Formats: sequence, structure tokens, C-alpha cells
Amino acid sequence: MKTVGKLYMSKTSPAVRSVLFTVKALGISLEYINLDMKQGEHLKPDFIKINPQHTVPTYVDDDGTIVWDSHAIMSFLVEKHSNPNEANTLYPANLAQRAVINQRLFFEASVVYPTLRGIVLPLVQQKLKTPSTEALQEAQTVYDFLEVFLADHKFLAGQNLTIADFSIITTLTALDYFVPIDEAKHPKVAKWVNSCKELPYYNEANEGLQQFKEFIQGLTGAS
Ligand SMILES: N[C@@H](CCC(=O)N[C@@H](CS)C(=O)NCC(=O)O)C(=O)O
Repeated sequence: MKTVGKLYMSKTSPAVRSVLFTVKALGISLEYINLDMKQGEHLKPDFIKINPQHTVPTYVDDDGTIVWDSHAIMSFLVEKHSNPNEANTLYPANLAQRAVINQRLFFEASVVYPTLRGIVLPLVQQKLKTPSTEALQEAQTVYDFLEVFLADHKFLAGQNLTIADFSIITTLTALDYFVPIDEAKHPKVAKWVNSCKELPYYNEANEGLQQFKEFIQGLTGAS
């Protein structure tokens, strides 16, 4: 299949994996450029020229457009590659539906991802062997919010799967590694995670979760 752009990535990153879900759902093909973050490849001048913020995922479209931040990349890809003959359910044009999806995307960026970072960064930077109780407690707050978001429907922004699900499932499955989701306490979250796991491309798109876990095990010495 002809590729439509290049994705600078590392599969350990939940944000990268969210883009991979979107790519699989759209049935498009990208050229993948792996950056070895441990070796600081994302800090090299050639990459900084493309993305001065030096984050993955970063996308360079064949039309020359450069986009970074997983949320922006996902919406760009869906807008550009949705089949014009089919309803675009992954990121619908309807203003009200899109507002709910955007809220979930910003929730990921401003609450869920920072919660994961608050657990992981002290392990990396301060060489802690276990995350703090306070940082872990934040995960419960995320689960509490998601339980409410999922009160009336199967997916995070309604009855249909959207890029909001792709955005949050990758970060949440990483959080679940540190703070397992308790089905008794958060039944709707647990059910939604299972619905995402049933997607035919789940294993392929989220395979980097295993690498993420091994990276953490390497830091903490735990299994
Ligand atoms: N909100 C961003 C987060 C991107 C991000 O922080 N990626 C991390 C890896 S998970 C990264 O590239 N860190 C390297 C750096 O900041 O230098 C997104 O959704 O793309």
C-alpha cells in the first residue's frame, strides 16, 4: 500500500500508539521512523528542525504538512483520509459531537497523560524504585472521571468509537500497569477497556505497551 506520510515515533509512547490506532482504523499506511529516545535521537538537530518541541509522535505528511501532538495528528489523519462516501464516525463533523470528543482529547492531554507522567518521571529522573502514593492516587481520580464519562454509553464520546477512545486507551492501559483497574469499583471503565481490546487491530496498535512495561521494569527492578 502506498504510504501517505512519515511518523517519527517510539512505540513505548502511549501518544504514538494512539496514532497507530487511528492509522489502523483508517486503513492507511505510513512510513515509520523509530527514534531511540534513550540515545537522545529525538534531541538531534535534524529532528528539532522538524519539531522544536522534540516530542513523539511527529507526523510529516506527503503534502509537506508537519503536525505534532497525537491529538492534532489523529484529527488531521481522519479529516484527510476518511472515506467521503461514509459517515466520519471517528471524528464527526457535527459540532456537538465534536465538542464532546475534543473535551475527551483535552482531558487526555491535561489530566490523564500528566497523571502517567507524574508516576513515570520520578522513576526516570530521580531513580525512585516505586512511585509515590500521591502520584498513584491520581490514577484513581482519572478512573473516577472516566466512570462518569462512560455512564450512558459504550465508548468515551458516545455509542461510536472515536479518536477520543484511541487517545485514552493507550495512556489508560499504561496507568493500569501501575494501578490496576478494579472492576468492582470502576465497572464501566473495565468494560470499555475490554471493548477496545476487542478491536481487530488492538494488539498490533498497542503492542508497544509491552515495551513500556519492560522499560519500567528495567528502572524499578520489579516484574
Ligand atoms: N501531548 C503530547 C505528548 C507527547 C510527549 O510528551 N511524548 C513524549 C514521549 S511519551 C516525548 O516525546 N518526550 C520527549 C521529550 O519531551 O523530549 C502528545 O499527545 O503527542
